[in-house]
Amino acid sequence: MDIKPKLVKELIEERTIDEAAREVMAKAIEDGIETVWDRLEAQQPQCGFGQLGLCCNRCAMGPCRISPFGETGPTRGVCGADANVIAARNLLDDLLVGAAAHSDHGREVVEVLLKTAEGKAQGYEIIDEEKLKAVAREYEIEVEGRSSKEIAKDLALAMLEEFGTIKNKIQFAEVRPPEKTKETWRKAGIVPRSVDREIVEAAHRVHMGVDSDYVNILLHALRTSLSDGWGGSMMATEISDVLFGTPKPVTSYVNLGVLKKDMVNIVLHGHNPVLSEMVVKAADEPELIEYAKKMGAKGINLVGMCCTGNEVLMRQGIPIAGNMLNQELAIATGAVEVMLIDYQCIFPSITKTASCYHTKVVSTSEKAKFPGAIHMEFHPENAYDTAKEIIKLAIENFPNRDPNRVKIPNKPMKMMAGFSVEALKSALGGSFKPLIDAIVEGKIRGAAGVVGCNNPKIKQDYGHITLAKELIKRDIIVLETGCAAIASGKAGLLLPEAAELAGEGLKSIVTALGVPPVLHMGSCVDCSRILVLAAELAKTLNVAISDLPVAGAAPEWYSQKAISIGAYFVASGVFTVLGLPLKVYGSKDVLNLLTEGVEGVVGGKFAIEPDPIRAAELISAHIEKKRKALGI
Ligand code: SF4
Ligand code: MSK
Repeated sequence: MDIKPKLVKELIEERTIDEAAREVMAKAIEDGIETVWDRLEAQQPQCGFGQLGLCCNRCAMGPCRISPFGETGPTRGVCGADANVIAARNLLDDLLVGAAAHSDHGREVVEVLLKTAEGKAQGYEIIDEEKLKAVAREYEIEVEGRSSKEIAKDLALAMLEEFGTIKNKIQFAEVRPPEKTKETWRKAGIVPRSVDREIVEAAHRVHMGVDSDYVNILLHALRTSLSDGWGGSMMATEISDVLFGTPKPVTSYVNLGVLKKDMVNIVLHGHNPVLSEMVVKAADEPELIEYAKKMGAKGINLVGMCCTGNEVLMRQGIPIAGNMLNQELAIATGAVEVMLIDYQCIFPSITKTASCYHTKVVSTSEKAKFPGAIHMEFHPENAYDTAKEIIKLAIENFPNRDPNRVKIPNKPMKMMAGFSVEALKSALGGSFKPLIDAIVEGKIRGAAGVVGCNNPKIKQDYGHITLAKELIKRDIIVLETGCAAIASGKAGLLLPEAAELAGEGLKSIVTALGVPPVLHMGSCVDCSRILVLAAELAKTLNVAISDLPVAGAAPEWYSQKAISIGAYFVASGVFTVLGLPLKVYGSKDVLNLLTEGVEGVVGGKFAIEPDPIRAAELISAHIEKKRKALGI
């Protein structure tokens, strides 16, 4: 690529606020590496019908497009579907994919629990027995006088049954939300009946000639999202805690500077921790460390990326190299021996990027193969051996690194993570009362869950960081997961010292507790932790979640999973601000229902606001409105 130096500087400043990423991006441009930003540019102008949600390509009579200008063009597709039906159906289609991704991830974690209980999984054990028992009790499973393995087996089977249950209920959605929130679901007819059923039914409804009423389609979208948030995702979180430990506050480092010049670097990228946890364990094997030394390295350096990174950061303190838009740049440092991938948010072009360096991409899931990757399939039965094999492969690749092509930024940022609901409660002295008191007194005005991805349409991390800073300034505590949390880590907001940026009230509380004003609560599936926390607070106050002074936001979302998360926040009663539009602007009715009408049904609604400062104002106004209604 032949770009003038001044233009390179402008370009990288336009693309990201992450200083370490800027350094490596300059190198990537010099190396002629194509990145996600180049591909976005090559796609311009993107299709307006698609952006408005007015394009339908679901059957062979189409593709069809609806005129956004009324009668001047077609107002119906070949089958007769109008803008409302097409936009609502497209949204449900996206959402069901996101819910399926989360829930299928959840199912795999529960399957590992089952195999562990049966003694068939290699390298796994039940680390958090207390949590196992607590969750088992919620599932009405006998725990007294029984071994962990017996309890785990019953729990795993009970959860797996719920993916296709005919009981018409999901246990977490029964026992965890406040009664008043469940009542709104019952009235709206959106109580989730089983995890798979809602997803399959959503896929059925979007077929031509099935659901043709946009209101009915959107109600089912809410129900499907609830089966994710209070079902599949919640199972993923809770059972990962049982198997690998419930997170506790931990200090680590973040940004591309966590890669090490003199060590074998392995990047753990994707979403599911089941194999990565084994890699973390195996990396301590003395024979492997010796082998790395024999091959000329000082040791083995594991780092995370995206949500697999968040999982091993939260529980094991493994440093994290970055969020979604950092994946190609990690390879462009020239210092990555293996990029280990499971699934979700991995660019299909990652092997092409790797082919420009010595990096080997190792795919591990039968359902996510990448041409050009080395496929070493993960099975719980031999997970530990597979993990060791992958580490060996990385070690053997170390001598292939070209030291002249290595550039690693040298300022990793310190961060604190590990704020599970349990950790938060214990930091508060064993009960949420001090937090509720601080909210009632007004020292903390409320809480906002800021979650979701990066999207190259927004300067990387700008939306997350601006919003988080604006919120803490207004004494709103920020709870984060996913790429949002990684962004905050890179910007120093996950340090207790960031309290200096908070308003006086919030500052006094977090300083007394020794925690940051922005709390890292985990990966995307761990948005379920935010639901659990909201439910706990609402139950303590005997109100619905929609009565709480809380809000949600996804300033830089890109993924269908983020649509599902946003929808289950809304369906649970949370006002949720998106920084990029949902693709429904071609239908005023659909847009109005999502941003207004739905509030009367479930108590939550969406707002679309690309400006993070304005988004903070909306959240703050909402929180003040809820405080007033509560009389605090
Ligand atoms: Fe066109 Fe209807 Fe087929 Fe969609 S379902 S492609 S609108 S004919
Ligand atoms: S990794 S879903 S880009 S948060 Fe969970 Fe990040 Fe979004 Fe993927």
